[in-house]
Amino acid sequence: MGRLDEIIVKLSELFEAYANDEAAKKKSLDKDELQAMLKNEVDIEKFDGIITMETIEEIFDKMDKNGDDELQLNEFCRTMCKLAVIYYRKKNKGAKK
Ligand SMILES: [Ca+2]
Ligand SMILES: [Ca+2]
Repeated sequence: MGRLDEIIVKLSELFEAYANDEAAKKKSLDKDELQAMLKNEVDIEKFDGIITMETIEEIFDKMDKNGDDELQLNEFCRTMCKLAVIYYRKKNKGAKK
């Protein structure tokens, strides 16, 4: 499996695994579910000073475009991309020519 294949499949699986929705037709992640996911699936120390729980908290509100306090699949995927952007920028900061 290619590296990108893996990311696509994993994102989909993660959403599926954590976005429990009892009543709703469509699965979505509330803050607790997102936090549980990050706690179990992210080595936050690895991202020390780059991505923190506070960053994630902030992003949640920005990414919840329809304002229902839940991340739908599309919002979740955008959130993960946003984290990748933050990671990339912070990692490459100071590496300016
Ligand atoms: Ca849910
Ligand atoms: Ca939402």
